[in-house]
Amino acid sequence: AAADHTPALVIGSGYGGAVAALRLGEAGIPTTVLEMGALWNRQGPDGRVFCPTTAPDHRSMWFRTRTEAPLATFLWLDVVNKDITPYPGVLDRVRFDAMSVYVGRGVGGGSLVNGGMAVTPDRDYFARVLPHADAAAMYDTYFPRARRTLGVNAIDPAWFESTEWYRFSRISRAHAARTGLATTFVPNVYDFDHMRREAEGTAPRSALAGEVIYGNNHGKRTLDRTYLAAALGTGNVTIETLHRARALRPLPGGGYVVTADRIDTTGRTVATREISCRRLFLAAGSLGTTELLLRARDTGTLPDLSEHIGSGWGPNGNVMTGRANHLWDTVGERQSTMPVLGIDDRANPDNPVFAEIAPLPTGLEHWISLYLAITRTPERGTLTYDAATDGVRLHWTPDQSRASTASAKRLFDRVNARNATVYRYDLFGGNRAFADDFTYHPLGGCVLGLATDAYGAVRGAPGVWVTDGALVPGSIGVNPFLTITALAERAMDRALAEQPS
Ligand code: FAE
Repeated sequence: AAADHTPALVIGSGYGGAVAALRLGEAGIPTTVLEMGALWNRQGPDGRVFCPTTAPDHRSMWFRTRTEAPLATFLWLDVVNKDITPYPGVLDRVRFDAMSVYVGRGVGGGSLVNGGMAVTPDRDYFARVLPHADAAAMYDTYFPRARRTLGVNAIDPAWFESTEWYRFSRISRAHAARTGLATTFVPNVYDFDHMRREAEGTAPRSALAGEVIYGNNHGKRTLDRTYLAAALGTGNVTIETLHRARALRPLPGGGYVVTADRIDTTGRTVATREISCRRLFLAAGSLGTTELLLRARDTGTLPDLSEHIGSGWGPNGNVMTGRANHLWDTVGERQSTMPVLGIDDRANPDNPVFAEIAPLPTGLEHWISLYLAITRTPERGTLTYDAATDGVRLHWTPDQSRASTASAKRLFDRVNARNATVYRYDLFGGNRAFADDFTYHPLGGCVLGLATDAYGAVRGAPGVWVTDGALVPGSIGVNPFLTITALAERAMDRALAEQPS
C-alpha cells in the first residue's frame, strides 16, 4: 500500500512532542503527531472524563485487569488496588526486573497523570549533567519560555498558611525546620485560583478530591490545554490517537517511513499504517524513544545510529519514604494532591537531596508524612534491544538503587532523630521503609551530546530529532518536565533554523 505522507512526523504527545508540534505548526509545516494513548476529552457515563482515584475503573490504567498504584498497601492491607477491565487507560506501569517505570498514556503524555511540579534545576548541577546544553541560553531563554507556555503559577503563601488542605505540608516543614533543613515553595501548573475556589465550594473539586495519578478532571493545565491546544490552533497539526509507532526506516533520497499499529480499545491491532515524512521528531519518552532507536539500529534499518543509544538511563534518584508522626502532629483528613513544598537540601555537598513533600489523600487522619526524595547518584542503567521479544530490556540491578536509598535515609534519619519519629513500614509492601524500585522520572537512553549532537539531532540519522526525556542522562536533581520542555524548545529553535521548509 502507498504510504501516507506528512512533511513532519512527531511520535508521542508528552512534553517533547507537544513542543515539537507547536513549533512546527507555527512555522507553517504540516505535522502529524502519532500517540499510542487515547484523547481524554469525553465524559463517561458518570459525567467524568477521568475516573475517581478511590474507585478506579477501566480508565485508570493501560490494559490491566487490576490497578497497580505506587502505594501498594496501607496498614499492610491491599486496600488501594481494584480489579478493572482492560482498556487504554491513562497510567501505565512498565515493569522491568528491578525497576518499574510509571508513565502517562494519552494526548498529553505524563502531563495527564503527574503532580504538576514545575521545578527549575540548579544551574550548577544542570551544567554538570548536560554540559552540551549551553546553560546561559537555557536559563535566559528556554526555561522562561517553558514556564510561560506551560502556564506555571505559584500558590498564594497566605492561603497556604491558612488552608486545611496543606496542613500536611506545614507539619513536614516544621519537622524539617526543627532539623535545621530548609524548605522551598515549588511552582506548579495546577491553577491555584481554581484550587482556592474548590476549597470555597465554588468550583468542582479535583486536586481537593484526590485526583492526580489517574487524571485530573479540573484545574490542571495539562499539555492538551496548553502546547497541544496551541499546536492544533495553528491549523497545521493533526494528532492520530491509538497509533503505536513500531519501526523506522530511511527512504532513498532522504526522509523516513514510520510503521505504526492502530489499536482499538481492546488493544487489538486493527490496521498497520506506513507514514512517510521528511523530518522525524521522536518524543515517545525515555523508554519509547530509546526502544524505537534501539530496534532501528539493531535490526539494521538505521545501522549508523550511535553505540551510545540505550546508555545513560536513570530513575532520577527517586526514593519514596513515609514517616509516622506523633498523635498531636495531625496531617489532616483533607489533603490537596498537588505538592507545593520541598525539603531543599540541594546545597549540602555531602548529601544533596530535594525531597518533595507528597500528599497521601485517603480522607482519613493517618499521621503519615510522605516524601518523594530526588537524590543524586552516578549509577546509570542501560536499555538493550531483545530480538526474542522485539522489546527492550532494562539492565538495572537492585544494588544500583542502594546509593539513592542511603542518601534518602541519611536525610530522613536526621529528621526522625530530631523529631523522635520513626519510618512507616506498611506503605510499599515487603516491610520496607523506602521504595526505590519504581520511578516517576525515567530519563536518558539517547543522551544529548552523545547519541545526538549538542541540540538533539540524532547521530547517524539526518533529519531525525529527539526532543524528550531520553536526552537527559538519568538524573537532573529535581522533577524533570520543565527541563524536558526547555530542552525541547531549544532543539526546535535549532531544527527550524537549520532546515527552513
Ligand atoms: P512523556 O510525557 O512520557 O510522553 C511520551 C508520550 O509518547 C506518551 O503519551 C506515550 O503514550 C507516547 N508513546 C510512547 N511510545 C509510543 C509509540 N511507540 N508510539 C506512539 N506514542 C508513543 O515523555 N515531573 C515533573 O516535572 N513534576 C511532577 O510533579 C511530576 N510528577 C509525576 C507523577 C507521576 C505519577 C508520573 C508518572 C510522572 C511524574 N513526573 C513529574 C514526570 C513527568 O511526567 C515526565 O518526566 C514527563 O512526562 C516526560 O516527558 P516526555 O516528553 O519525555
